[in-house]
Amino acid sequence: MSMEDALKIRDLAIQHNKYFEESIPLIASENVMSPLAREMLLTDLGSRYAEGLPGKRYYQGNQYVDQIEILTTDLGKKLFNTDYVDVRPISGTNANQAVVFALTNPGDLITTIPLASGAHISSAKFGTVGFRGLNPIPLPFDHEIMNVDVDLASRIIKLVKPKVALFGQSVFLFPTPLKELSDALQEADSFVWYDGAHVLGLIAGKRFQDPLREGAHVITGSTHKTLPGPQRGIILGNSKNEDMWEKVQRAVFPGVISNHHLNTMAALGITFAEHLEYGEAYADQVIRNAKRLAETMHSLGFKVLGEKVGFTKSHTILVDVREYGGGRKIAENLEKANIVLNMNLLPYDDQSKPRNPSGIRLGTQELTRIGMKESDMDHVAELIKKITIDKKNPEDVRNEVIEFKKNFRTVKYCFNDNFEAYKYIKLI
Ligand code: DSN
Repeated sequence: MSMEDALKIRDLAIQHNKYFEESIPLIASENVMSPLAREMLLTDLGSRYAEGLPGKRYYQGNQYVDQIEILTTDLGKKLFNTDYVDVRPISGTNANQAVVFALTNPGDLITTIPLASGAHISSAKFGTVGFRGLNPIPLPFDHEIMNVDVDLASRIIKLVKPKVALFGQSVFLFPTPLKELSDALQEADSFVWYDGAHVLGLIAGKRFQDPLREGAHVITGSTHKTLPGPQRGIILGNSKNEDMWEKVQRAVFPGVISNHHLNTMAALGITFAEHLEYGEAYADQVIRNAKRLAETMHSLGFKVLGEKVGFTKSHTILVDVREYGGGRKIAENLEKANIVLNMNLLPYDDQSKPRNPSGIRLGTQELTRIGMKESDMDHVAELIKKITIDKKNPEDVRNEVIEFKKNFRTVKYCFNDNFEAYKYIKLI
């Protein structure tokens, strides 16, 4: 009986792979790994422990692990142009926890982006920030430009003098105006923390902004969104803050992790090496694709946010679908046609009702990884229109999606670009 259950789980995983092989993946926080990176997940590294830092471990057996960690960290330093890189956090939220522990004490003030304007849940009262006992103060967000309102935000920062000013979002359309806010942030003597989870691959590809050179003291991120690596986290520091960096590293271990999942670390190192080679071309195409998808959807009649400022400068676009039944209904209809995305709060939504938002969020990073270009974005927009505006039966559109997707099976922008992106690797 338990063997049957084991095989059932395996069969479901095979079906999952097949489903993604036949789908249009548009979730802005996901991606596909390269074959070399994926291979690392099956190694013995995933069964071992390595606490601490290379050369200062608490377990034996780490001779190769240490070399992998040093090389991964060095590749990270090169990719992000900083000497301060910690590759041990096991997720973006885990990286955020470490930074919160390192930089704050309960009761401190922290400025944040409002949730409905795209902030991550770890910055909320009910997330990591709240659990640390911090007092979050939302900064004003201008919906017309889909960005922080610099004048009002500067005034608030100067007035409240937050211990930490947190920027970055999970709906991240435009670069944060760090330079424009720098006078206020310096006057307030705040730590500037930039959560770059969504845009890390674009930053590393030199196509978004360069937060460490624009005033950020620390960057956190996950490594599997626009950076197409394993599910994991990272912290990057600014060289002017040695004391802060020591605290951050102690907060990582032993503060918020013990072991750090060594197979995904090796996959991350390989992702860094590939991004150094292909990251700029990839980031370029991701952004071109997002812009084209937004423009085409707009011309087909969709209300795409950020019209006055060109819709997007990242991988993400945001669409108001209230008139077609709201974000939940549309996301569910699209799912029936194998188009996978998520419903999303819009800046003017009531943020206490996240289950019934007005919008959908779309990201082009994974479609870019499997080789799609601008003209393919036109096709994707048409398929979305058929279900949303034309109200066609999703089951019928599903066959078109499966046919279309047959042209995009392999992972690009990596060392071995003829490997099937969603292939299930059977060992027995
Ligand atoms: N909140 C997730 C997302 O943006 O999809 C990331 O943690």
